[in-house]
Amino acid sequence: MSDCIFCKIAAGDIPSNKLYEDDRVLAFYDIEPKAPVHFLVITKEHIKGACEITGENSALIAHIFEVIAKLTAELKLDAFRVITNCGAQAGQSVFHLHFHVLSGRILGEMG
Ligand code: DGP
Repeated sequence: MSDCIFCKIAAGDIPSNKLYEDDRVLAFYDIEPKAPVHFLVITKEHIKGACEITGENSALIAHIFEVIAKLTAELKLDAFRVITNCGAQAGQSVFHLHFHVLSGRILGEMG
């Protein structure tokens, strides 16, 4: 999508501090970290958010969690939180499916 910032990052048109990339997903550090370790895993395909996950694209979600397991192991993170916000009221500010991975501090209860 031409006006989507994460599509531009996935295309390499906007630089990012990249951790991992394959043909389906990209992982990079969040520009506004909320924890000592805070990276995002995004789909390369433009999907608006968790509300658009269907039988057609849900294999991507399993792949994202495989990538998260691989990256957190490489980073030696034994405790981490995975969050996806869907909808502005839930805190979504970029309307392109992404999973936050947070670690490096006590994360406390979910609010
Ligand atoms: P959310 O609010 O759940 O939609 O999360 C969007 C996250 O994306 C937010 O934590 C900040 C991050 N972000 C927004 N623009 C950029 C960018 O250009 N580069 C990087 N690395 N992160 C970004």
